[in-house]
Amino acid sequence: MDKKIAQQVKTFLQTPQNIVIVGHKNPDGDAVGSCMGLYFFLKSLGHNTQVVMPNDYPNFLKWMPGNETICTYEKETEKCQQFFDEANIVFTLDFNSFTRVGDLQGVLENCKANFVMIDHHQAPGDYAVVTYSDVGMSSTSEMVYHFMAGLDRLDLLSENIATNLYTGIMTDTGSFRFSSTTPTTHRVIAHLMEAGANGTQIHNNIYDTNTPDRIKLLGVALNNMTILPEYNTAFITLTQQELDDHNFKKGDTEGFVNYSLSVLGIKFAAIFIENKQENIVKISFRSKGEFSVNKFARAHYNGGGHNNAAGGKSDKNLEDTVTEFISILSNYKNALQNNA
Ligand SMILES: [Mn+2]
Repeated sequence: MDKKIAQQVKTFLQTPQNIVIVGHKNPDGDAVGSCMGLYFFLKSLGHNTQVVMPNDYPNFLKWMPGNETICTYEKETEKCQQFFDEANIVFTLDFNSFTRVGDLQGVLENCKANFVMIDHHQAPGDYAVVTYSDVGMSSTSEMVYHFMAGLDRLDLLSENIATNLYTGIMTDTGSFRFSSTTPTTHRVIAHLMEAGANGTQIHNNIYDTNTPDRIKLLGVALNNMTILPEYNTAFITLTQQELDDHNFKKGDTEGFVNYSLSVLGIKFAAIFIENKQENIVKISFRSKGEFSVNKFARAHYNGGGHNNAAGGKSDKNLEDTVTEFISILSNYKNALQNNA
């Protein structure tokens, strides 16, 4: 972390502050992990701190230390509003645009507090007084570690902080396999383990909690996989009916898209999930190598993310969305065939 950023933050945090930490809509392991890691850190510095999430997060994250203190705007709207009214400082973690927080957008836009952004996504907005943005980072959770280091307070690295940050780094790197995983990431992980993070336990808590319904839904998804060898592309579809048949719960389809990417030779993967309630098709993209799914999602699906992982949506029905996707692919044939 930049020395200048550290100096700015130190000035902010000289005396006890009312701080709200916010993660993005549909919080994932990195959103919860980075927010809760920072929460325990700021608490130990003596600040009055509260984490607010726009909406609920999956059950497989509900063991994370301190997560029971999180206030969810969707459920406890007035209470959350009050935290923002009283805040001097708002940390926004794992996102960089107010469009990523759902119904909280207006609250953030009207909030008088000073904003601090910690985030690793592309194209950061300019709402923050302090912007710590680094697209080369594996995860926001890794950045929270560097944030503590930048403030010279790694002495405060507790088991609770370590467990949260480890979880965020592990989930955002696909268990340390994505190309964003650097030697530094592993050094950070080593330190987190020394501070009490139990890697085996965390892995079990996150990945070995499948319900029979979810595993059977995965079976349906794999059965629905279409492979397009001419584009080195594979995609999965799931209809609302298929979700309903398996008592779909938030988070159940998390990671399904990666199975397409595990097919030999596949460099570009997508999953299309019908959502009748919102009348949209939700889409996740993954890639290997140079092909930027961030650019692809921004150009065609009102979304974005990272080079190798992004999301978007379509207002067309599932069938038309897939037809359109295949026709769009023809414009990328060269890029997908030559993708290293
Ligand atoms: Mn992240």
